[in-house]
Amino acid sequence: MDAIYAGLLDHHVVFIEGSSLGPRELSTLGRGLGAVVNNHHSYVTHPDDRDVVVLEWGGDKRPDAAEWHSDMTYKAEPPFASVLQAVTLPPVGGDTLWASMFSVFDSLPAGLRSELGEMEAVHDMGAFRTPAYRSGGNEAMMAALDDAGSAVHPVVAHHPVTGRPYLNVSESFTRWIIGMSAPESARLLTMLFDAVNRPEHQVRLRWRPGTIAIWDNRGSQHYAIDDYLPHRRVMHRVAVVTDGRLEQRRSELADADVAAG
Ligand SMILES: O=C(O)CCC(=O)C(=O)O
Repeated sequence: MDAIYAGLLDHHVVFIEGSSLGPRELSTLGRGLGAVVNNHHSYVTHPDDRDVVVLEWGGDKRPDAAEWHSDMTYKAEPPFASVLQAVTLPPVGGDTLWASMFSVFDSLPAGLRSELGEMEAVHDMGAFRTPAYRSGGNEAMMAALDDAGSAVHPVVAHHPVTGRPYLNVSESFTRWIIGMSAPESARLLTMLFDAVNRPEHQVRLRWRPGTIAIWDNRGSQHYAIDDYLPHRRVMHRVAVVTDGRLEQRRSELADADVAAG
């Protein structure tokens, strides 16, 4: 787990081939990195382990992750890492891409980087509204919005371990730059979202059954290509809320401060 953690800090996403873990083993793997969340406001969880979300698409059920995003940034404290395993794959397609938001940030002009450093943006659940609305109209949508919440984050965040700056807005969840008018905010965000699309910031994974991808949400975004319908694709995901190693280090530092008086 230490080697995986070191890999996450260096590369933001780590792939493990030939695994095939059951749901309990997958959540144990997640817990090796930190505390895991159980339950999700929109996805079903696995009957054998509620810490495992089942992402199942196919037929008329259109995948919802063909948009650049970092997981659940509408939370004040989004998950630190995600663990995803391929269970059933379509005969072709269904690749996932990750983008380094450090690399995207570094590619922006220096003046823009410094202006963005002063800005904050509102994140919310975005298109997760749709299934809620379709299932129960306004009332269900309001309940889902309430459950998921929304949060303001800096447009430029710093990785809490490496200190490296990264661009912290996504087309899925970032709605608004605080203090700007609607057209101003939309123009700036569109320009930033476009920057993520350059292939030099990206890596693309062609899944095999049992492949596991683990990514650090702090500085990466991902995009699951929806090119395989009507075939079926099933994935198991565990969201790791806290970085256990960082928490441990912080608590040791706090203890050392107390001991030093
Ligand atoms: O299915 C995938 O490849 C990625 C799913 C996804 O976007 C997520 O777990 O947030």
